[in-house]
Amino acid sequence: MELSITPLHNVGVEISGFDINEPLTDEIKAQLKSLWYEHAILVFRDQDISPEKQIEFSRIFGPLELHPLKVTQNDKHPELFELKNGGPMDKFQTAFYKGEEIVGRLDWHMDLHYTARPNHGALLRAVVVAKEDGLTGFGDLAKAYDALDDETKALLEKLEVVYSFSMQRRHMRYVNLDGYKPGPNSPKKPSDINFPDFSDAAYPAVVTHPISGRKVLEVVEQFIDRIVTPQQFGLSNDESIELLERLVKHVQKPEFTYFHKWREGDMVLWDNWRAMHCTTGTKPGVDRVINRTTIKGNVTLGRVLKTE
Ligand SMILES: O=C(O)CCC(=O)C(=O)O
Ligand SMILES: [Fe+2]
Repeated sequence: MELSITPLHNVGVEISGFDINEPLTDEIKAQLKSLWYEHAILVFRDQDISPEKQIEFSRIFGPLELHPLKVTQNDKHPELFELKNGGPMDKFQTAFYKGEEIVGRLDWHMDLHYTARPNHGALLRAVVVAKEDGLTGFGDLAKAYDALDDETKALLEKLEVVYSFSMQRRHMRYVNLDGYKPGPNSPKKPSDINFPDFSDAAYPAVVTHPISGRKVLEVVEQFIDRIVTPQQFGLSNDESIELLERLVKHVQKPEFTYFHKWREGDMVLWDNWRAMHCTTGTKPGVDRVINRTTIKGNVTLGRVLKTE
């Protein structure tokens, strides 16, 4: 068996040349793991994937984590989270974007970022492929860092950024709110959908990846709130806001991102310590089911702010 590796559009790679239903040698497993560290975003196509196989394959990359909320858990396979459009949960995840009604759109984010201890990674499989839309975007924040000018890199070395968890998109400071309107059933506070609340979490603006040592620009639009005490580092509050606005736009440039259009038999794995992701959502009534496994994070990358 020989893995074949094809670069995707701009970031990440597609890997083929193996069958998930055949036993994988230790050598192939080690190769897959190092490809994950090297490229952060791995796409696998045309695999015949059962829930058991998805779980077994995901374990190559590390121990799995269960979601603290049981609502998204598959009854038979607790390791699988189920993300569903087209069912009874739609009303909580419907909003209006420039007059268009969209279900399940999510801004660019890193999972569990607001906890200071994000999971290491996750693997998605499309169980039901949306007949239109429903793409998942991935962005490489190490490549985005590398492309910054030296002056910005030097400034960022000194800074910390704060993420503040919130339920209402209109309270997020750096997402694009142009033409946005929440839906009538959009949750107002975490307890509305049995979510816990979270304290703010601060991160170095540039995080060194715990395994590869690559520098990762820790700036994503969802939940990012501010730079910690910018004046201490020679930035006025206005300049710190403009810096975040610039960086939030920078990381979304096409050269650092890839949008996956799902087909049956696809899986996508990403390194959540290095890559951000988003989803475009679907029109109302479109069925889409994604099963996700989560690879545990054993490193605290940020710090929880109890008092400031
Ligand atoms: O539904 C998707 O495409 C991705 C959802 C997501 O953000 C996640 O699974 O962490
Ligand atoms: Fe996510």
